[in-house]
Amino acid sequence: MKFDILTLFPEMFKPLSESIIGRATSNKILEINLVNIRDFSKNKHKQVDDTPYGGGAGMLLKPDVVWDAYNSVKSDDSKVIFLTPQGKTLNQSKVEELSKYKHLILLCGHYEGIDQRVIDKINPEEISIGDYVLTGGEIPAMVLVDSVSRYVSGVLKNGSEIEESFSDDGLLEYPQYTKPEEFEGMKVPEVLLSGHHENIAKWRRQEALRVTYNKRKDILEKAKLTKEDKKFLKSLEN
Ligand code: 4GM
Repeated sequence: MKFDILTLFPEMFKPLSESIIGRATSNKILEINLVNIRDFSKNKHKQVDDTPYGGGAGMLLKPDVVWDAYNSVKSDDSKVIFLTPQGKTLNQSKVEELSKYKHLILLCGHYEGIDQRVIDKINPEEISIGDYVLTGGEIPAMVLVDSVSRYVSGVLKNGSEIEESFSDDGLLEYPQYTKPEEFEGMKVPEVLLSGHHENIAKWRRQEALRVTYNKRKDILEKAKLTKEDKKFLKSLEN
């Protein structure tokens, strides 16, 4: 999968060279191409922004510069996303949907806004990572690259994508334990030491239900639940 990221601050994306995303990029499973919008300035001073018509504080990215940067990467099968607080909030089902594209173009604004005409012309899908304002779209773009890449085949070593939080049945993860068997007087749940795989699976399912019920009742509505699950949830209500 290829990401083209349009930004004034390509150096902000260094964290994507680390860990799982960094390895997948080295292995050519992912391609992350950083495009510096400033390279498309027509101006000898490398100017990319100007004052807003009608007055007011701040500067705006010039539409022609953004348009040229966009056209340098656009292809027939690209999906274009603008990271903005005005967008629909990103969630796991949107993440999974985006992972089906071969080519994503991510447009990052910074503290300065962007001339509305080039937004209208490109007509990107607008996505927000949550209801708060940041100094730029770069961190949201990294959040999107990381979350989407987890669904790209070969990015995660094991098949762990299917068993993790949110991904499969919409439940939160069950609690997990490793050595030592006793820590500060707290023991690992007996069933996990029993070697009884059926009982372990049942316990994990019920703990996932319990955690989701206690922490995020709101997402239980959309979760895929069996009759057994619902019976167990009823027992938690008392
Ligand atoms: C306004 C318009 C995204 C602000 C375009 C971007 C928060 C998010 C910016 C922009 C942002 C978010 C930059 N802040 N919640 N700031 O996803 O690029």
